[in-house]
Amino acid sequence: MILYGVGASPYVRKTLLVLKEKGLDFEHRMVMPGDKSPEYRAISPFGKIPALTDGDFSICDSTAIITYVEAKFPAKPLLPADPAERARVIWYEEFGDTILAAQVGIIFFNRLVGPRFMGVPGDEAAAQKAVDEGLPPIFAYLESQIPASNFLVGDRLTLADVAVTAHLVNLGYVGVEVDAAKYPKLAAYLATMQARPVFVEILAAERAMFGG
Ligand SMILES: N[C@@H](CCC(=O)N[C@@H](CS)C(=O)NCC(=O)O)C(=O)O
Repeated sequence: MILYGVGASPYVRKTLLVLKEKGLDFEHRMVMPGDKSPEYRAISPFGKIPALTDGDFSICDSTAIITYVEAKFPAKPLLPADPAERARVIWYEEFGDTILAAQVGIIFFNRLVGPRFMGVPGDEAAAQKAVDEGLPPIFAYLESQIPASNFLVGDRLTLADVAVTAHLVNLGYVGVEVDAAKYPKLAAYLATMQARPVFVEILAAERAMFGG
C-alpha cells in the first residue's frame, strides 16, 4: 500500500496513525495539498490529501481510506463492533474533522501555513479570536467527555482518539497549549496520547520537517 500526503495535514496524520497503530506495511509518499499532476488527480480528483493505493485499487479521503483499511485488515480494530460504541467513535471523528478542525485550521493557517509555506501574511487577529472564542467551548466539551479510562470510547484506543488527537497536535506547532489548570483531563489525555510510541514516531518525523 502507498499513502500519499504530508503529515502536517491532520487528515494525513490521522490516516498514518491508523495504519501504524494497526501495524500495517505501507510506503509513505510525500504529496503536497492541491497537487495538480495527472497521476495524483487520477487517485484524488480534487488534489486533496491523503490518498491511498493498494495494488489496482485507489481511494482518497481519510475516512474512506480508514474504512477500507479496517475492512481489509480487521486485526487490531480501531472501530468497535458494538453499535453504540461504533456510532460514538464516528461522532468523534466527525467532530474532529469539522468542529475542531475549523478552529484549529484558522490558527494553523494564519500562524504557520500562510506565512511560512505560502508567502501570505497571517491574520493574527483571526487566529487569536479562534484561540479566545473558538477553542474554549470545544475544550470544555472534551473535558466533560473524557472518561476515567482516558480513552474517548470504551477502554482502549479507537479511531475517536486518533482523529481528535490528530487535530489537537497542530495546536502545539502554533503556540497553543491546553491549560492543565482549566482542562486537567484534556491536558492529561493529550499528553498520554502523544506519548504512545506510534505518535512519538510520527511527531518526531513532523518536527524534523518543520525544523522545530
Ligand atoms: N475530508 C478530507 C479532507 C482532506 C483535506 O481537506 N486535505 C487538505 C489538507 S489538510 C487538502 O488537501 N487541501 C488541498 C485543497 O483543498 O486543494 C479527508 O478527510 O481526507
